[in-house]
Amino acid sequence: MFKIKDVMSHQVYDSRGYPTIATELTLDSGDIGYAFVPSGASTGQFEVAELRDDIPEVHHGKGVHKAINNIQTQLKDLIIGQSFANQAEFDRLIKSSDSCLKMSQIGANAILSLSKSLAKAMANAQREDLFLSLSRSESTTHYQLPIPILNVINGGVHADNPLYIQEFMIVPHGFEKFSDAMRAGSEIYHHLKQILRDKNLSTNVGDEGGFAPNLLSNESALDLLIETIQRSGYAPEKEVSIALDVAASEFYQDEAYLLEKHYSTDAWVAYLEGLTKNYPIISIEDPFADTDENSWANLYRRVHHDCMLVGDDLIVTQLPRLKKALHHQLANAILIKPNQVGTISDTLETIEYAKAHQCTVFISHRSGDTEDTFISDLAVATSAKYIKSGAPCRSERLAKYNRLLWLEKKHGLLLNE
Ligand code: 2PG
Ligand code: MG
Repeated sequence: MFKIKDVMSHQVYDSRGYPTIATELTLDSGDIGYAFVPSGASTGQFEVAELRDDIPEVHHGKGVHKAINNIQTQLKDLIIGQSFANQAEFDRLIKSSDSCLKMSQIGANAILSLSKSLAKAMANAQREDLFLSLSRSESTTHYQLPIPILNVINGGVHADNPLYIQEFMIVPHGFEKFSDAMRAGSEIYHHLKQILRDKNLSTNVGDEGGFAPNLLSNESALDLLIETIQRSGYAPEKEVSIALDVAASEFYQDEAYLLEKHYSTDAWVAYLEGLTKNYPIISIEDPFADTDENSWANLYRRVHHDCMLVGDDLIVTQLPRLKKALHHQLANAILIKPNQVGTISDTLETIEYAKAHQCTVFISHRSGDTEDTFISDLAVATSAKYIKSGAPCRSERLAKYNRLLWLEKKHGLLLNE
């Protein structure tokens, strides 16, 4: 049992310079947990909702003082002096404070902020690394590090370039150690910068640290990646593959995909299948809008033996939506973002179900992130196969990878096979 002694939150800034919440939670033992909440840009319509102040002249409406006030009043009254047996019991109580399914009254950002800071406080109380205390609820004894998926070309709503696909990522999977995979990722990233310079293309970066050049087609981005992987001395497919996040909800309208050219849903399925045949693409995230289930099922039938279809907006880390996606064979992998579901115990429950049903787990950052490295420990605690935390550039992205490098060093962990 543990008892909550105090909780204090304040407004800080995320990597885009917008307000977010940081919370310090203190246990009766004096142990503390301090956690930050991230924020998405290409948010799914089924995610739980952040509470923002909506005062247009202050921080463009994005202040979080209402959410912080809810922590300091209603949530604080609920938990101070109370004893809990575990994280799940605590999470159930704070969730019960909001009768709205999307947590929009209290704010999912307020709720996650408490849930995350409690997990960190418990790890501190147990004097152990967060991944060890997080995995108490799991049966893991053999820990592995996730394979990093590095977003080296940014498009979509994360950049001001003409690319519609949001993320072109490299997957250094042919390595035994996380540090070797990161070395490949970093070398490729810097070779890409040089190649872009040589081609007189911009080396400015997008929200997740990937380059945001003015490339006019998806194929030109993919060709550039293959050229760069080879120039860096690595073998495409054998050592380094490609992953895409299409984030297709962003350009889906009236049952069509509106890119530089308009695609019917069937034409878009055929186009994406073609990409998987022509390039070493191991996964496609959100290839279709979250409501276009027929297309998901259609592409699944055609490619699922060779390519993972990853549900992000489709599943939003929520167990009922995962069950539905697996039942209808829409996806065979899931993106996990704690702020899509609101609590750490719900996040763990969804991951556990995915693993038990052969659904590959990708742990993910948000495009608006912070120095908080919680997701690195979450990935190790749950033996997630992959982690995506942007490019090997910008400290809020590298903080996650650097934490994993430390866990490799300290605990001698190897990369997930
Ligand atoms: C995504 C994420 C992270 P955002 O779509 O997968 O890369 O972006 O946080 O903007 O939803
Ligand atoms: Mg996504």
